[in-house]
Amino acid sequence: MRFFLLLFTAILIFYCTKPNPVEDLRDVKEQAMNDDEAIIAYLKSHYYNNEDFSSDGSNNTATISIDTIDADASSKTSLYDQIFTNKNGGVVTIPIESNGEMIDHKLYYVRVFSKNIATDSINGKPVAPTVADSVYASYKGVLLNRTQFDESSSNVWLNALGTVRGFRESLPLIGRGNIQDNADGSVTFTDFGRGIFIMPSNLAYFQRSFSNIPAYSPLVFIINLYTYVPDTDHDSDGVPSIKEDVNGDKIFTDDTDGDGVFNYLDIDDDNDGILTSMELTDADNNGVLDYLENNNN
Ligand SMILES: [Ca+2]
Ligand SMILES: [Ca+2]
Ligand SMILES: [Ca+2]
Ligand SMILES: [Ca+2]
Repeated sequence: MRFFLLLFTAILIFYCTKPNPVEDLRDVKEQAMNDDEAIIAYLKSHYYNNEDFSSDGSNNTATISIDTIDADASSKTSLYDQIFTNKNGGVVTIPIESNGEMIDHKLYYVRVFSKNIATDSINGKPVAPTVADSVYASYKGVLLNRTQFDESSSNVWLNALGTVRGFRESLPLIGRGNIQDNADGSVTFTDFGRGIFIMPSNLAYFQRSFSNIPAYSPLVFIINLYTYVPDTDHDSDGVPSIKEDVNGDKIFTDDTDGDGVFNYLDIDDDNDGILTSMELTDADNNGVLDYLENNNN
């Protein structure tokens, strides 16, 4: 119960603020280029307090803070150099369709805490959520001018699919922490995933504006990722939400039966009266599971 309560709170943060009226829609490609230019300038003129994070990764308590590189801070390593010189991060290109054209959008990230990333004991890989998994995290959101527009009051469960595209695309880039169960029933997270994510406006709210987010604002999120629900299954139909993206475009509005309920929330995806959970088979061996075709042959 607690899980769902927190989930609801988290969704509120991202969706239930009423947007201001829409201004004339700008060209997506042009805006992506302008945003990228502004982001590059931001990365080159800002740094974070990396010296507060010891190289052996034992410091889990410091807070990530970002500041401008001015005369007093001229020896600081810019976010740009953290990414491209020190390789403590990278850039992910996310294509978004606009007027029949795929427009590249760049999501930049700095991994603040990557030395002792929690690894899967079976194959030694970092354990990280998919873009569809619910995560236990804390975050702060700021504009490029350092105005803070949002902050989680504490650690919260977030429904990744209820967050903006750039936020959920950020989650797989940092792993979860190591989880230690304490004798008193509490849980301690160490070496958890921490990062700074800088995204163009079209991976966030684009033309929509809110009281403290102007339209067409690139956003910066600082995220601490403690743990997540592997194979999160929103509708409990046996199909993990990540696999309810039938066309694989990482947008979860797929709606096989066209009833207005997206597959990841639909317990009968093909509307044939048989629950999806009872149709995880491929009776006619045509490569399409029965829950996705209502003729079941
Ligand atoms: Ca499901
Ligand atoms: Ca899709
Ligand atoms: Ca549906
Ligand atoms: Ca069905």
